[in-house]
Amino acid sequence: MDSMHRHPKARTVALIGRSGVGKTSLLDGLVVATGGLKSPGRVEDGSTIAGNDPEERRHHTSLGIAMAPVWVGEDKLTLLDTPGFIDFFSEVERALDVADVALLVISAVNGVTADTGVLWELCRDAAVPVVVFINMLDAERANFESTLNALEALVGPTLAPLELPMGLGPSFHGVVDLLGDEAITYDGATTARGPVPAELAELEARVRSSLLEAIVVGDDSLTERYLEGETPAMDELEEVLGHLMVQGRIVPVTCGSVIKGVGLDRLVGLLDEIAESRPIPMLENGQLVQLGRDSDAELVLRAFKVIVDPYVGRIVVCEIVSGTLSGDVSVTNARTRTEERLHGLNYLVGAKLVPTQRAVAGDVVAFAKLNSVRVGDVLARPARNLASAESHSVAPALSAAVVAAASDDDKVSTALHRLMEEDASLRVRHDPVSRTLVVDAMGEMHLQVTQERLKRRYNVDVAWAAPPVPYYETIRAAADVEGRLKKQTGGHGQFAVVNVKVEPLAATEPFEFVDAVVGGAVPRQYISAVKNGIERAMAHGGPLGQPVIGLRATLYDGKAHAVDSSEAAFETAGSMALKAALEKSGTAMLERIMAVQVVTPSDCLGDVLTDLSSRRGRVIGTDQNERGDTVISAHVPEGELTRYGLDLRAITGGRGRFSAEAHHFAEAPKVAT
Ligand SMILES: Nc1nc2c(ncn2[C@@H]2O[C@H](COP(=O)(O)OP(=O)(O)O)[C@@H](O)[C@H]2O)c(=O)[nH]1
Ligand SMILES: [Mg+2]
Repeated sequence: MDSMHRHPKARTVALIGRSGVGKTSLLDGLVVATGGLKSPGRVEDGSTIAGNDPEERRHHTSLGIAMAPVWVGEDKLTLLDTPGFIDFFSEVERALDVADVALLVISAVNGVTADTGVLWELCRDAAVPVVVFINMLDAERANFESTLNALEALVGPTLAPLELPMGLGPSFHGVVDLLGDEAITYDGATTARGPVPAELAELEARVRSSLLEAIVVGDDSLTERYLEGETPAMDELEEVLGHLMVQGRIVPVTCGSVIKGVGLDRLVGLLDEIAESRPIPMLENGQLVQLGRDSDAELVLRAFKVIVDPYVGRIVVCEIVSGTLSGDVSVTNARTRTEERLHGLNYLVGAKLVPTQRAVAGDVVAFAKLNSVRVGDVLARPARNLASAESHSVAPALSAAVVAAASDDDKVSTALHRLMEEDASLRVRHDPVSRTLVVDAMGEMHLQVTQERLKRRYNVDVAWAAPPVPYYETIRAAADVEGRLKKQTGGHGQFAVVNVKVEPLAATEPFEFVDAVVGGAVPRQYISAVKNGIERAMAHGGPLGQPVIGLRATLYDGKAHAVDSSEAAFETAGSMALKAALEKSGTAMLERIMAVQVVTPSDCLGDVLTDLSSRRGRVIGTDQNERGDTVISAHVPEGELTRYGLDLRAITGGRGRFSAEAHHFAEAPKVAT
């Protein structure tokens, strides 16, 4: 017996689509269609499997990945519900990393929106096959044709409808199966098959022949025989269609209604057919490798979600990339090299842990108490040096300073770091200049949800304020100064003298210290204290109140006293020297210039460039990537970027991306006060 027969098939499906198209409802609908539930829940009363965390209910939208398995015969499909709001698309990216197939849900009422375009791009980035489900055909203003046309404009000629709706709005009652050339009528849980209704016959014939053509064109031997006048058999067409869909060369479109339960049985069958294992890209010893989902291979798991449950504590959700799990085993976290014992094998149904005996490659499992494990970590045998290959480097959309009662500072920081464990798109940093905590987030809604979670879970109140604008200062010209400390207190005195030459660094390197002391004028053991003193004074700020950077300090002479000199004394003398130099030569205000790379659809290029120049950005060059998008390289002052992600999203309808890294410092323009 080969491994295909010994192990059941387990695969993962990501449900994606903009907010409100019915994904969370569809998850329940598919569980019902496969016999896992008697009747679906309703998002309105929080009775659905997914989407029931208090913030999700308050905002009527999913905020993170939630899941439930369905069984199709022996096959297990783990369905991942995802958020549809752009602030939370990093969760969609994580779901697509794991998914064997993406189910793109579109509403026949609202059609194809800018967000749909962004999601389509994410699927292409993840190289995952896509199935489209046009939902809500029962709704009053449903429009199948315009939805399909807009989809075709987005996806291109690989788009192929497999079904047509029968009736629209309240009269919607079934679908025409194009390949099978028959009508399927739904009445509650029962379906009936029959001939294609006369009023659809003409449309059906047209769409059907273009589907057959798309299939034939996808297969060389079929094309040849077709051209020689042969009509391929139905099962052959079906088989080729199957291959083409798995390879993503045909993007099938199905249709239905979650509320009426129309088309869901067929949809789940199609998903099962297309959810074939795709190789998982990973880094092994720094090299890109492709791991097959092989249940007979060595055990490799990858964590893709962390949930902090008020009762169970921390739950880590992993996909089994390869191997089989049953009973307790030990694995090593490849990032931390910590050994972790996996016990208590569970899968998740919404927020509920369900114990299981065995899990195979492609399965999704959850563990409590994996304390070293973070999202993206890989668990395997100690000898394997594996890491996730994806880098989701989408820059945050905006930054905000945290405003909290002073007494709460530590509490806020701890609580934020706990939230970050679950929410990989949230970043928290300490701004040393303003001494505030700064949060980098994916949007206003993300900030709001973060604030609500801090309150509900940790009873911490915060507000958001504009982030501090980071300025620095540097010395304007060289200065030769003396730092002299001479104090006579009770017993010991304090004595240290240093002579230092301070000069600006052309390249605005942060700091350079040169020891040019000869003849032991400053004893060896005090030299690093002088350096520390200078650095301390620089961090403390210059005459303009900003941290000082970009200078070279050369210590060339000094004096010490056998009894009264100490490290502390020399450190103070170093500080005094630096302050004296800054006073003497004056300072200039600097800002950090970031090297920014913006990727934008070319139709928005003009607007993106105009916006960059309004931010005092300087374009270094433009290029095209393989998709035909424009890649702009520019230098932009750091302080102009605090909301850039948000603005870029607005300008490009969510399709633009950017990254930024520190590049150099430049004199800041005079700020009016
Ligand atoms: N008329 C109609 N409403 C639907 C259908 N599917 C979902 N809905 C409703 O659409 C709203 C949003 O659904 P939800 O599952 O939360 O969408 P999500 O944001 O994509 O997860 C809810 O009120 C659902 O009851 C459908 O097929 N027809
Ligand atoms: Mg939802």
